[in-house]
Formats: sequence, structure tokens, C-alpha cells
Amino acid sequence: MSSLASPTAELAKPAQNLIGGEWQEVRGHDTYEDRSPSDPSLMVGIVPLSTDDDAVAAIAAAAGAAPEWAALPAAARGAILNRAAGVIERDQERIATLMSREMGKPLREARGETLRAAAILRFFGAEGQRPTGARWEQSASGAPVYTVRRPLGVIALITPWNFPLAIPTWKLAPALAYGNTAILKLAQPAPLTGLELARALDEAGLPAGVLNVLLGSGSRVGPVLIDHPQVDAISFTGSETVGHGIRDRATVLGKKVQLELGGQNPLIVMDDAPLTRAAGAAVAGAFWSAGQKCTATRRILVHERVYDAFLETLREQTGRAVVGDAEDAATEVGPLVSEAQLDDVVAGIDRGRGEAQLLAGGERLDRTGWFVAPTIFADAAPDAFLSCEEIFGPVTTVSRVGDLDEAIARANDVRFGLSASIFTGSIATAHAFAARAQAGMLHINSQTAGAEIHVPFGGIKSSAWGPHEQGTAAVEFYTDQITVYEDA
Ligand code: UN1
Repeated sequence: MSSLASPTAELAKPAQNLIGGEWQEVRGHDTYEDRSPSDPSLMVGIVPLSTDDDAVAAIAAAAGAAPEWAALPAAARGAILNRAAGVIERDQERIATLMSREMGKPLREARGETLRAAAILRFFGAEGQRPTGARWEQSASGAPVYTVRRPLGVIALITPWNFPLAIPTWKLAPALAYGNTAILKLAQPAPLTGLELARALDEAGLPAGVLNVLLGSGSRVGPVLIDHPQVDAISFTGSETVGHGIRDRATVLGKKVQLELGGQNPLIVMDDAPLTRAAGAAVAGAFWSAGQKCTATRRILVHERVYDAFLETLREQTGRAVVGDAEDAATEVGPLVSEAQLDDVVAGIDRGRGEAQLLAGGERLDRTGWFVAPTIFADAAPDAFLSCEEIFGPVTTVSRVGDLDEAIARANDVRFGLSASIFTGSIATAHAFAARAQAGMLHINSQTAGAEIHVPFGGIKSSAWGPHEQGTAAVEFYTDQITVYEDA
């Protein structure tokens, strides 16, 4: 804790935007208090609400810096990303502690997320050493025809609070690596963690204007970012409603849009599954970080032959999950990010009580902070609210299924398609699941959450729009592909 304590004077000063290479006060006077969800009496910082004028200034700075940044060799851009990775690694413990305090992510996971951000920067830092296109021969002459990638220009990155460092990084690192400049809008409930990414890049020598950071409310500055003619593309992670609104508005303007939205992720437990491991994955997927992941396990579909045995181990493991202050290294289930989020989750649980049987939890915890007990409902009907909608908290459902066909049909019977898991000892069952489950990320014998940095990440159906993110997929969104016919 002491590593973070800021002098009172510094706390009293509002955080700043980064625009055109300068840390600037916002062009308005409204601020809010950023408090710790584990203990709301603990102030983390004072954050200003950016205005339309701040957004316009950020866009102008990004547009001004774009030509020179795009003209640098990719390896030179990558060297800056690599140096920023080193800064994050050096400051790992301080950043992880800030993340835990500000967002309520348990320290164990916050440490992992911090290192994940550094690894993402290193992956994209090496893009300058990888192929940028393919080369063929023209049919009649044998002369070359090849593809190249070009940056899009200025990209707005609108990021959520639940991965307050990793998601800004996995949008920003490819945006910059491929030669774009960016405006990064950090989420209102946990923006100070994301500012650490900007600080690291600043320290690493990123030229002025290449990255511009806006604090404050998305509903305030979002419309400016979406509508402004100098913004070429928008990448957004967050709710389905907001995401679809951004898509509908931006695509009409001819902009490229990438959305990562919600999930209603199933985990299937077959009768040949290792039950203890499957229950461990269900607990981790449903309850770690208090279920505040779009990849969290919302529905557990269990073969009827092992239902009772699975339920027993699930309840037992849920009972053992360590709920506590996010900054305690032993904590597995921390608080919800804010009181508003707590109210939403409690309202979802109350609605669930009317449609399914409550097996565990179901209450706000009687302690300081925005805590809800890990909650399990049984036998929610396929069309129940609990089965169809995303409650963004430590809430999951468990249901009986008769066979694999029924499990896959139930798994697919939602409008979302982000991630899905199966636990089975059978290769044939696993392959049938891999062929038929409707989700962008499928897990065989592992939990629904979690993502490797070097592989594509993204959903299908209503969980996403546009190209996938991360790893080898990121180039599709952040560049245009151009084909060059080269005759002498
Ligand atoms: C993960 O499961 O580690 O907002 C990543 C989210 C997702 C990221 C999940 N876009 O929760």
C-alpha cells in the first residue's frame, strides 16, 4: 500500500489529459472523485471531465503527428513500444497495486494484467521484423504483384474499465506499431491505471501528438470522436447498446469500426469430464475479478449423469473462494467497480430469484466496499433473463443437459458468441464441440476467460463487429491492404 501513497497535494490536483505531447488540464471545471471499490473512503484521485474542446484538440494533435509517424520505419516505432514495455515491467508492482486499488481487480490478476500489457507491447514492438505482405507473379509476364499495408490515419480507442491496462494496450500497441496516431479515451471508473500506459510511452520517447489521452465521460466526448472528419476509425470495447450506437453512427460516415461487446458464455461439463478441474474452471471463470469480464462463465451446462456430483464440488469450491480486499494478494473475488455496478448486479440477482433457484450467494456482503457474494442459480429456463442477458458480476447459472447435442444447442441459444468451454475426456466430443459451438473463442478443458496475446481475440454473433483484435489478427483492423502490380 505504501508504495502508492501520494502526497495530499498531488491527490488534490486533478489528473491531466495528454494532448500534443503535453500533460494538460482539461478545458472545463468539472471533476469527479475516483475512489477505491474495496474501501470507498479511500480516494485514489480526482479526475476531470474532458470537454468537446479537449476532444477536438486531441484530434488535431493526432492528425498533425500522423504523417511523420507513418513515415518512420516500423522497427523505429517498435523500439519505442519495447522501451515502454520495459517501463511497465520496471513499475509492475506499483501499477498492479494502483489497478487493484482503483478498479478492484484482485492483486494476483492485476499483476498478471500488468505483465500482459508489457508482453503486448513487445509483440507489436517486433512487427517491424515480420512480413508485411505477400508477393506473387503476374500471370502473363511474371512481373511482380505484391501487397503492402498502410496505416489508416487517426484512430479513436474507446476503452472499458474492467481491463484498465490490458485493453488500452491491446488497442494502442497495434494502432501505433502499424503507423497510426491515436486518441485513447480511458473509462470513467478506472482511468488512472490506463494513464500509466501513456506515461510509459511518454518516458519511452513517443513523439508529441502520436498518442493523445482523454479522461472523463464517454457520452460527453464520444460523439465528437465518432463524428469528427479527421478520425478515420474507432475501436470500442464495452456494452452492446453503446457499441451498436457507435457502429450505426460511424459506419454511415464511412469509418472503419471494431467492436468487442458482451457475452453469455457457456461452460459444458460432460459425463466423462474431470469434475474437480471443471468446477475449478467454473469458479475461476464465473467469480474471479467478481465476474467483471466479458469472457466470464455465465452458464454451466452439466450432463445429467454427473450433475449432482458436479454441483457438490462446485458449491464446495465456491465456498472456499477467497473474497476480500482487492489489494490482498490472497483475494480471488474482489469488489464490483462502483456502487452503480453493484446496484445493477443486485437488481439482476433479484430478477433472477423469480425465475430460478438460488443455490449460493445472492446478497450484497455486509462489509465496506461494493462486494457481492459469489452467486449460483440452478435451473434457469433457456429464455430466462439469467440465461440470455449479461449480469456483469459474480453470478452464474447451472443447468442439466441430457447429451452433447442438447448441451451445444443450449450453449448456442443466445444472441452472443464470445467464448465457450467444454470439459470432456473424449477427443471426439471435443471435436464436435469445436465444430459446432457458436463463439469466437472455444476452450477445450479450460475456463472461458483468459486470452493469449499472440492469437486472435474476438467474438461472433452479437458479441463483436469488424475484424478481431490482438496478435496476428490486429493488422486487419489497423491497416488498409493495398495490392501493387509492378511492371517495368
Ligand atoms: C480475458 O478474458 O482475459 O472486456 C480478456 C473483456 C474482454 C477481455 C477479456 N474484452 O472482458
